[in-house]
Amino acid sequence: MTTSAQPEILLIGRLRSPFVRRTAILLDLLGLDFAHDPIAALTEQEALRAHNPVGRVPALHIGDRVLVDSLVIALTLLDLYDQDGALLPRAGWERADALRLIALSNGVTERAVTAYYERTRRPEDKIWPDWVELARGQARQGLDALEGEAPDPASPLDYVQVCLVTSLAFLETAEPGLLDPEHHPRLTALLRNREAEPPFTARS
Ligand SMILES: N[C@@H](CCC(=O)N[C@@H](CS)C(=O)NCC(=O)O)C(=O)O
Repeated sequence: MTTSAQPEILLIGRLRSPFVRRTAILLDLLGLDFAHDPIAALTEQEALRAHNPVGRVPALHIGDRVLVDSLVIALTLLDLYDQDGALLPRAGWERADALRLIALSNGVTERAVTAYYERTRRPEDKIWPDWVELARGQARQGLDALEGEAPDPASPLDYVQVCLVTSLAFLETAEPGLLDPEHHPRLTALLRNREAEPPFTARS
């Protein structure tokens, strides 16, 4: 933590979004106080666009700025408040490896969100099953890749794990069957162990 006074922070978006939830958990881990306005991404677009012109969550007001996109928000917060690199390595290949896992995990989540919107937001006769299956297949293959690199749930909690766990928890409820305990035992163990811990139970 820096010693200067904390700016006022307001997080926009519902915790149902894995991208919003990971931002809330990161703020908690950094010991930053924040207010929360749980604007719904799809049904409260007008209110949301007052915070993010492209109508997506999360948005984060911090001081007189508004940041959008969970990774941009996280990299900014970690740069300012995680100066010893406890939650994300600050340089070199260690950082590149961590960012690679985060990008892969974000890709999986975005593909799952695409499949979820396709299935739940369209009139039934306009749902295109091939498109759903394409998005789910991309997410599944991403999970297969992440399985080989899944962090040990007993290792110190870091931002990579926050991203993975919030993604996996969303997948289980929104796109069941993608995370397969038999096929993805290490990711499943990470999810089960971490979801029971206070940083995650506090923001569920
Ligand atoms: N890359 C973005 C993804 C954010 C995202 O997909 N948010 C979804 C909710 S989970 C959203 O705002 N959906 C509304 C829309 O795309 O119109 C991030 O990391 O913040």
